[in-house]
Amino acid sequence: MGKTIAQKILETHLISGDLTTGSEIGIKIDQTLTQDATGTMAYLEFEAMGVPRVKTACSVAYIDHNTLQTGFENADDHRYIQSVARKHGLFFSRPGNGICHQVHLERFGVPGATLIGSDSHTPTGGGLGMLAFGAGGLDVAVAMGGGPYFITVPQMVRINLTGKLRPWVAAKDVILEVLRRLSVKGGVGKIIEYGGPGVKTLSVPERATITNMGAELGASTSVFPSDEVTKAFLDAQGRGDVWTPVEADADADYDEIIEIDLSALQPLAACPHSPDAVKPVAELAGMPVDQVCIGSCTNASLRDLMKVAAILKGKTAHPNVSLSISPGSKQVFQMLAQNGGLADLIAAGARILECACGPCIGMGQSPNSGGVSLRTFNRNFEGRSGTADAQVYLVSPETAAVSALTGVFTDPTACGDAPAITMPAQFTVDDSMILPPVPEAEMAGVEILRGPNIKPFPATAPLSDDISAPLILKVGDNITTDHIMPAGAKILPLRSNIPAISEHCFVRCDPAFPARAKAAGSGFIAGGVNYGQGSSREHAALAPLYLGVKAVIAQSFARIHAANLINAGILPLTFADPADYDRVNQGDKLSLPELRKKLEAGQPLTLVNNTTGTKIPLDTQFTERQVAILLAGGLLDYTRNTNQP
Ligand code: MIC
Ligand code: SF4
Repeated sequence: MGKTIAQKILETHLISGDLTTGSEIGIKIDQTLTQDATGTMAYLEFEAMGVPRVKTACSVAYIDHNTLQTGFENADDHRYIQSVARKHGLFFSRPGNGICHQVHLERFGVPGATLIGSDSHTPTGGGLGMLAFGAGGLDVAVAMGGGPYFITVPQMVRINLTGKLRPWVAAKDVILEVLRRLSVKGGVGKIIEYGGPGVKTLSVPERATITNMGAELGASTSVFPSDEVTKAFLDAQGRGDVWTPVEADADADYDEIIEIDLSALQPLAACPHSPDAVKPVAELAGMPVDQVCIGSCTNASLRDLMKVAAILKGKTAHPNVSLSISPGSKQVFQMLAQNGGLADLIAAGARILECACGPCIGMGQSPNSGGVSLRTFNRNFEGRSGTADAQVYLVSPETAAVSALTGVFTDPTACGDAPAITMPAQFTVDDSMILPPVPEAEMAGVEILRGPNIKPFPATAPLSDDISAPLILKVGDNITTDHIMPAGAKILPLRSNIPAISEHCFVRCDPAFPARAKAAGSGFIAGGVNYGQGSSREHAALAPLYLGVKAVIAQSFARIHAANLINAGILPLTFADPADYDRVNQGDKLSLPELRKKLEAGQPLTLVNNTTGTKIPLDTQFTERQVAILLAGGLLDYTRNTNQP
């Protein structure tokens, strides 16, 4: 039987296990990336492993998230990461060079290769035909040390694209349509592959918009074939030599096939506060808009910003709209300056920001109170923008630009002819902001520069024989890692300081949580479905670890967060009967008797609610490797004990 793209790439990278759906495999990782907000922890972990030089074909450390420097912390972290990169054989993409996913696509991505990154939008690389996964920092540290990356073999879903997008309808509308159909948990346990005759009508940056936001489906990753369009993109980047064709066999077997006729799509918007709350823009038309932000790893390619520049050319943003634009990379920024697009954006009154994540992660440009903000980004979780009551809508660059001019939600298809743009045959290639690995002889003498805000990894301990602790928090469905460990300009500088950042853990759900957890000394958390969706930040596991959380019991988990909990030595446990969620209440005294013994014997666990006197069966399907990590007290201890990354 024929193979899917993912099966082909997994097969050539398989280190352990077999490709049976639902079983655990270890795969070889060719490339890694980190960004600064997760990078300091990842490199502290990598240092703790004692591997002198990264063992991947290519590992890149990017600085793109914590670029607003209102104190010494972020700048110190940047210097720390730069020194680690120099000492351990990594590429270092300097602040100002752009958002990791955009730069990686332009300068490093290789079709058919594997990539993991300490950022959930790493699947952006799927736009080039890479198999790219978001992961926790510890998993990235292990991969840098040459260790395998472990995943559960997902189901294979094919999205068959036919037709061609109409003018004004964008790649963003394709992925919003997928989110509308599948929801934020529809991709859990699945790899989404795009195929069909519509594929060739989409450029690589458009494909990357779609694979980027596959993260919002909860998918393990998303991938496009590597074809002539991919080759043309790589040629234009001066990297045609890394191109190889990657495609699914005609008789490949998929668990599910979804049909999308590109020509039938219309402009869409994800409404507050979830990327799957999708409506046609036409239904929202006329709603006053306060802010428009164009940028992020989803929609800040040269193509996106040239379109925006062409729409804004000769016009001025509506008086009631604050318009900000952050280009995805220095290459995009520089080329916009060279082709005149930047002048059009400036003339239109756009507030030009540096090429970084910026407003997407609440690093500035928080909207006004209750403000309606149209963003070309990928997440609109409540409060993520930095304004608790802001109403954030996710839209295409086209919808954002026309609405910035009119001051109200505007369907671009009602705006006459779409302006035409011509993409250059060659990109401006200037890698002077990427510092390559230094020769071996220089590495040893490099001093690691640690600022005072960098605190060690929280204390861990082997799993106890049994756990008895109160339920210190009960939350509902679709809890995001932004709920667990908020980001934003004020909290992000604490990413290297777990004791300090823990003071903000879960405060969006319950401001008293950190104090209650500390007073209890240890505790359980209960959640609904899709617990931990969103960001890959392992801080959403490390802060609970620091606060004494021993286990999270939920109806279901998002993939990366479940892995991060295990890596932190916290048990992610699932109710065998989802209805049992109602049989635990905040404050109940819970226990997990004979925990170690049962895990070692592979026996099912039972949660005892001592307050109500009930016994609740749990669904515990850990692999042997996961059990060993949990028993050791987390991946760092496990790695140290087994002496191998
Ligand atoms: C995000 O978009 O939520 C982030 C910020 O890029 C995160 C990483 C982080 O929290 O540092 C992600 O997507 O993984
Ligand atoms: Fe940065 Fe936003 Fe992309 Fe995350 S989603 S990497 S914060 S631009």
